[in-house]
Amino acid sequence: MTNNYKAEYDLLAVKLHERGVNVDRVKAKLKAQKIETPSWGYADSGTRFGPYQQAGSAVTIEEKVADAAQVHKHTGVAPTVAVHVLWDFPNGLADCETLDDYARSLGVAIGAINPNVFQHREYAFGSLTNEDPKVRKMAVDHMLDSIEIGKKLNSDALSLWFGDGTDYPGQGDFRRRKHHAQECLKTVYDAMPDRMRMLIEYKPFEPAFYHTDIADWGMSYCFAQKCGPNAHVLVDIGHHFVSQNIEHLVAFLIDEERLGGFHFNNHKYADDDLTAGSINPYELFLIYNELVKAEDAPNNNPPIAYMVDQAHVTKSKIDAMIQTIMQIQSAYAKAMCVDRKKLHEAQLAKDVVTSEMCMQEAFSTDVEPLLKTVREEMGLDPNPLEAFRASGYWDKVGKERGIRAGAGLGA
Ligand code: RM4
Ligand code: MN
Ligand code: MN
Repeated sequence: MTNNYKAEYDLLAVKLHERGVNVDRVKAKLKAQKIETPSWGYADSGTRFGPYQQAGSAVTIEEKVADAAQVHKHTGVAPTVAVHVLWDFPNGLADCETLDDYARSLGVAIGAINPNVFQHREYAFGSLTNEDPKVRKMAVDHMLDSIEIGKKLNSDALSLWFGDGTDYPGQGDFRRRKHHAQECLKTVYDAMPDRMRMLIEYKPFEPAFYHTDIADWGMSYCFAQKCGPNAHVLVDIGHHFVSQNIEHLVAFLIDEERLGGFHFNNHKYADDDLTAGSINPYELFLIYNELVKAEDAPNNNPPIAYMVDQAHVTKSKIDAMIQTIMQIQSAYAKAMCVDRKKLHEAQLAKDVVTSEMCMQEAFSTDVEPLLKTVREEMGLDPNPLEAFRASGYWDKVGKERGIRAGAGLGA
């Protein structure tokens, strides 16, 4: 372990102090940061043309949790794992008996429960918006089963994404489908225990190509409002049209006290599920800027679940997840480096250039010495990716597990 970041850290601390940033507070926040990783990010994934298998990809939920525990072990900020019911628990509740204990024995816990009402053939014409009441019931029953799984696993989040939509004009009646969706969501909402929250995701297109029933944050917001106070909006970064101003809608939702969670990833074209910050790190920083402002001046927005939703096809699974966590830590740290006083004064003075420079100055701050110092203070290796690679874990599971077909996105 080299210590040459110490001098850089000291210089940075002086610089941040000059910007009015409380460095000790920043360090405490970085240590308290929590990012959930997805079980499906450790399994084989693919493209619409087929799955790609990697030696060592996890198949069973136990393997996925073990891999997630590696990410937590090396980063210290990824203590929970989101699960996808159909992929992780093909036999439902019966597969969950010992999972909570198993996860905890590895130092992690199960996080959000993701029902799956988009893969069965029955859902080709919709799940909760299907015109056939039998199919709507099937979808609701699956979500009710998912609540039971959540109770068993001590999860406090039911995270919902629907592929419902139509491919051609005239194919469906928007308002009738909306009413079906609302009724089903309310049934599910009412079955949740008090400590559970419903997170409602949205997406403009895919798998449906003409219209999607929950297409944007406003629709998620309406459905959440109608369900009740424990239903919140989940923002998946990849689920927006290219160039949409995500930081604006994040701020808006916080102000309306309905921002419940994130699915971090990045996209260049559509729902690409690329590593967070890989294509547009400035966007991730600007999103975090709104989150930091909300932390500095809290309202009654619910606690925000920070989750990763990425399924890497060509990257090595655990490397990619550690890289993701590091990108998110970096965006958070940079957002805490904004000179807030200078920015506020520049805004009031209509000094657009200085306002923008406050953002760019923070974004271009090299926060690596700060993050390394924080990791060291947390008892971690300051370079988690190198430490993981040096551990030999991936080579070991690659040999032990080999290439197998199994549960996971597109696998
Ligand atoms: C969807 C959406 C969901 C995720 C699935 C795998 O596009 O992002 O959150 O569970 O993909
Ligand atoms: Mn998602
Ligand atoms: Mn997605």
